[in-house]
Amino acid sequence: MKVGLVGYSGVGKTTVFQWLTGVAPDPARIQQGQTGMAKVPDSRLAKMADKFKPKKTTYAEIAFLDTPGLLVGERKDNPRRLGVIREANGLLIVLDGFSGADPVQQLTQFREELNFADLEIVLNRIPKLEAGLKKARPPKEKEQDQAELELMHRLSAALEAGKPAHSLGLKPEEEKLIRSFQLLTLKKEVVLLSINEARLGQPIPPGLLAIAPNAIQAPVQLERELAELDEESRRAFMADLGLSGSCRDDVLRHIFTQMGRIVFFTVGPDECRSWAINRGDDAVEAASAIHTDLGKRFVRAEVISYEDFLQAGYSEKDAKANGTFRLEGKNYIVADGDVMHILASS
Ligand SMILES: Nc1nc2c(ncn2[C@@H]2O[C@H](COP(=O)(O)OP(=O)(O)O)[C@@H](O)[C@H]2O)c(=O)[nH]1
Ligand SMILES: [Mg+2]
Repeated sequence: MKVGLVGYSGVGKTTVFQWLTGVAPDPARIQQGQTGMAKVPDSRLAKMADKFKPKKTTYAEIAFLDTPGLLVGERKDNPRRLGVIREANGLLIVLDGFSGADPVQQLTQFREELNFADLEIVLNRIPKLEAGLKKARPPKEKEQDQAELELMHRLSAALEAGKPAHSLGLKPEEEKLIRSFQLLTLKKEVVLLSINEARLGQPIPPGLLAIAPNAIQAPVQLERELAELDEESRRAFMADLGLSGSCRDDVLRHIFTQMGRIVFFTVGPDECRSWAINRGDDAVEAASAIHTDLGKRFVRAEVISYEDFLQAGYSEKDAKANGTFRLEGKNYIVADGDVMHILASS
């Protein structure tokens, strides 16, 4: 999963990128977008790794894409600047909460930029579809183009009214029709308010939560600077500021969940690992996340929930004895924290 860091220039995106991924920003790569990985922290996996002492412990990851920011007042040029994030699966909208700027105004204005960029794509597509429909072509193709055209008209009406594409609640088959356009206002979004020390301990502005219920805040630059100190100075500084810990782990988990992702685990003496899948994925899709071939050869999955596994002292034998160990088929919908073993045909 790739999450694009977006927002206006100077709001702290690159600082967030560094904080979350630990990757040093490379000015030469910013125009095309710079990618860095962050492991999704999981105390359940850490505990199982303690028990199994595997050769390797592997965490599911999120790829973050740092992008050049938009410029205020350059609405005409901003769609081009947004081009690099079309390939991202979701957006992390960064807001400046350290220089006194109004977060609600920033977010409202930024969402207008996203709408505008999508509207441009939709308005470009409509005349092409109309021209195509006037030509003699196989009826099947025309039918499909007609359906796309109707959808594009609905989209342009919504976008022109200032509503994002996701507000239309498109059906899966409709989303499929327009998937190739990678509309920005169809992507999942999380809002991150980057705050300064003065705002530590204060709640997220209610006005912001009203327009972005999943918004979070973090003292990003402060935490990034603290991370560079040695243990002793870090403790002293944190005590001074009244901080009990870093919120980086919480932020990463929040982003992961809000992007509609969950994990399942595989455990053993060689490797303990968390695997990212979409909420709602079935056992075959989970197997495919491990290896495409494993999905194709899927027969059954041995499944135990993390809680039951913990209850059984992480012992498969004990779990079998107390009946919490299950055998599931292809259509089983995987739950977050399932510990799985995939049985495949040879
Ligand atoms: N005081 C303060 N300054 C910050 C914070 N985050 C970023 N900055 C500063 O804001 C400027 C722009 O940050 P940067 O991450 O490059 O923003 P970008 O243009 O969105 O990538 C830099 O001078 C940062 O040092 C923060 O949390 N607090
Ligand atoms: Mg930057």
